Amino acid sequence: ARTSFDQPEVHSNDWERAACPVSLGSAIRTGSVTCLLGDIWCHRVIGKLNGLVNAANKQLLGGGGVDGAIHRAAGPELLDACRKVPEVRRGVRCPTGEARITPAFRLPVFYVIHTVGPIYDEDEHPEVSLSNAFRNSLKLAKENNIQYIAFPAISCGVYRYPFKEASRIAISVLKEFPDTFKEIHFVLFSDELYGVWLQTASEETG
Ligand code: AR6
Repeated sequence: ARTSFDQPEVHSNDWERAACPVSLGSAIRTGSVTCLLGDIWCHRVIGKLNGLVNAANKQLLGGGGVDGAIHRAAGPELLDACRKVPEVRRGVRCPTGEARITPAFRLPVFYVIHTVGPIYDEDEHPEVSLSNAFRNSLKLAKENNIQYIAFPAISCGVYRYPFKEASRIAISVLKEFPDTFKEIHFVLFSDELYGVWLQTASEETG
């Protein structure tokens, strides 16, 4: 089921003008996965059918962390597009573990896939919810023919998921999608997170 909106045009000049606060640091490929240290909204694969994943909340109306950074960089059109996502119940556009897709507007990718990870201390089965968040994001990417996809460390910020466990879940879900994507990137925001993710990726895929 492809979504009905037209693929937005990417204006690379807009992108060139945007100042990137954190330059993308190291990028290491291990198996089918590339880990990058940096800021996800600075991430792009020009001219390819691509998307990035947002660690959103159930309301889907923006927030702090990576969600705030993505909304700021995408522009107000992204918030308008999120508002148009139908509520499944009052105030909830995307339940925990599910995913929704919108265009990416001023970001240098075509699509944003919004997913909601678990709040680690409040979720009864955080490992199930987190794997669903990764799985449903990848399913939606596949349905929309996205071949290059970048993830942040979903739930590893204010939702306080332990890094090592989260990285193991992320990498194991990827293995459910063999030969589906040309590239899968994890864009990690801190040295610590980057170190943990890279270690797991090399243990599991290397
Ligand atoms: N690029 C890449 N990663 C980032 C960036 C960035 N610009 N900024 C933060 N991170 P979080 P969550 C990392 O808190 O835990 C929002 O308010 C961050 O260091 O953004 O899933 C939403 O609206 C961490 O490793 O997301 C929700 O309310 C990872 O991204 C709530 O936070 C995720 O941290 C979701 O919490």
